[in-house]
Amino acid sequence: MEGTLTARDKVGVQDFVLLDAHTSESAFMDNLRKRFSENLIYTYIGTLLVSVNPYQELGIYTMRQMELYQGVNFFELPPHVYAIADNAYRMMCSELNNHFILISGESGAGKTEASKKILQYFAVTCPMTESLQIARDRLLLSNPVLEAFGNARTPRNDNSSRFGKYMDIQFDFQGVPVGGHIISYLIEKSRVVHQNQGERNFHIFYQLLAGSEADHLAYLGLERDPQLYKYLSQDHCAKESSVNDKNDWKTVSDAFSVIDFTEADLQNLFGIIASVLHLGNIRFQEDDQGCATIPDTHEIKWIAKVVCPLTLELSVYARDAMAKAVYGRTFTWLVNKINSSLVNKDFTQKTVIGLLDIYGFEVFDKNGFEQFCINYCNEKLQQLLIERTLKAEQAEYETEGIEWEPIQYFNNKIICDLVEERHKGIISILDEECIRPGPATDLSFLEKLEEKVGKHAHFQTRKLAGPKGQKRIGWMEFRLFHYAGEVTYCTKGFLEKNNDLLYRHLKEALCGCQNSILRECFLAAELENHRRPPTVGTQFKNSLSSLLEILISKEPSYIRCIKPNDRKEPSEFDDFLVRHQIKYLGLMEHLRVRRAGFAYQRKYEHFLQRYKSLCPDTWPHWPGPPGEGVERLIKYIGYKPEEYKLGKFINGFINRHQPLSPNNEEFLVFVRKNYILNLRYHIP
Ligand code: AD9
Ligand code: MG
Repeated sequence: MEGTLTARDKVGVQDFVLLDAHTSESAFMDNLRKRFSENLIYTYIGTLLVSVNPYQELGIYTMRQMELYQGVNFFELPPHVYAIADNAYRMMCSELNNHFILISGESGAGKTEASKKILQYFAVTCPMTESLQIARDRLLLSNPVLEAFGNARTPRNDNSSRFGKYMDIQFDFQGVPVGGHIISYLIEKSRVVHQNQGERNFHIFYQLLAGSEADHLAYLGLERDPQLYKYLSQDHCAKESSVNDKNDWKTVSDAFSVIDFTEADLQNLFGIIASVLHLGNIRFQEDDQGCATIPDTHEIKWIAKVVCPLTLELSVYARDAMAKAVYGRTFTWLVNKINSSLVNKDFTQKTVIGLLDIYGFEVFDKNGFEQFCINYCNEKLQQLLIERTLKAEQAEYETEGIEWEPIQYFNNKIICDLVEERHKGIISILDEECIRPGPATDLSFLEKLEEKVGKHAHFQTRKLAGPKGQKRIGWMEFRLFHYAGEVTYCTKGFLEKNNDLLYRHLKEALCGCQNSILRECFLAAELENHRRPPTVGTQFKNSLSSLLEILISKEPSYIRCIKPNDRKEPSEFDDFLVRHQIKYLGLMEHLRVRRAGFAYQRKYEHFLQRYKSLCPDTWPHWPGPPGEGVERLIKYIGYKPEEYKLGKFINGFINRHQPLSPNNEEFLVFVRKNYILNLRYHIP
């Protein structure tokens, strides 16, 4: 009848698996769009959660909602980030194993928000003792502090994470959150000294100026107006930001008092933040010998002495290098300090749920070394996801002897290799240029790239025309065809940023500094060590490889975040943009595997035990081998051959799937998801 819509027509299905058998990308899009227009931002693909950023408060994160999702079977309630959190938590409690929740998606897609919601969910719903409340509060409050120092406005996101964060939430054997640990990855410290159009420096600078008491600012020698500071006034957008610096300052200051920071710590910490601002305001003038002098020593009195016979250019370089080093190491100090307040030595037997929230894939008008690292990190996580979902699941059917039509997918390993392969990859080539004697430049690096990886299918250099021939890639540029799209990188600054060297005399000055945080950050031993530290690229590569090791040992849950439009607008669903994300996230492939696959698997015995009452032959006992009982039972219920498969029963077979019930049996009867859902409803 015209004019009447069924619920399904209106709000779509809550699990893509329930769409018609040969789901096309358009049907997938329709479902996502329908749900988004009804403010239903979450949809499952089996147990994977797809989340579309609503860019508005939806009232779906209330206490009431949290209570609703607690301990409830996964598919019984509408999809929610709380269901993912709860499911991981229940599994951890019943199996006593470690889990992680991988949140991925491009910049601005909603990863950080999702990770905060999950943390809040645990903080509110997990059992709690009075003595452990402080541990819970510290876990929660570490967030605003790290965001203040590690997030900033970019054209993609007003609160963009400029560092990667992996956080373990530790639980005791009763499922009480007792502590935590954070690992941070490569903070984008170049932002301290330079921001592109439309960007800001890290939030903390603006928060300090906007929110701090007047006498505190006077003590630090600062004025309230950010425009007075060179490091804060390049963007011309300080006022347009949706971020409220004054309120955020209050949140951050309150958080500091809970996470164990002393007055002295704070004094030292903000002394550093202030001196970075003063440092940025140092101006140099050239004297007769071409050496830099400092005409106005006003700023100098607020920071350490900087006197040395450098040229103007080198002086600016040295000043900025110092600011970056100071900020970068202070950030690391901050993470360590937070960790020492999160550690709980009273509990040795702990299981963890890890939350991974990294900087999302990003493409700007100008992309440099930072974007190269960020996008490489996203490639690695995509690789992990492929390995553990698309690839592992298909391999499992093969091992079990289950008939299976392989589903093709794009494996981005080829791009990971292009970046990281030893001796051959881009990072190795960059390192070689950084250490080789003789004049190496960003241009010679580009030439080396051309020579060594120029023919790679996912690589191009400046010789080629841009999209549709409109724009030629300028010199000093190379282009990578990432899994998520092509990005043109300008090699300018690659060598310097990868080397990340600090003049020795500046290091000396910092090692001898009064500020106790800086003394911890710049140890005198470093001056005696004449070995070259690993480059930034190599350090990052190594830290990502340790991260993957951490993740591989744990049970995964996945959240794939999608950004609905590029304008941060609520209710705007940009088809082109969303379709592109669905493609590169591999969601269609994931759906195909999920649909063709057998989402639920149980050991014969367990399956029989649970469903034997459905068939007179198996009820109350089946006397023969369990496998035969299962076969009898399934035939009696009337399952068609394509609806189930019986596995080979390989010993040591590990169930990698989410169980239907919280009591986690292993599965060896493979049943397609739609049907087992039906089956559940038939259980007497
Ligand atoms: V980046 O890679 O760090 O640049 P994220 O982390 O993916 O990025 P973020 O979580 O920071 O994005 O989300 C961007 C903005 O979208 C937030 O500041 C919110 O304003 C908005 N957002 C995201 N998720 C939600 C949500 N579930 N509800 C309401 C949201 N608003
Ligand atoms: Mg983020």
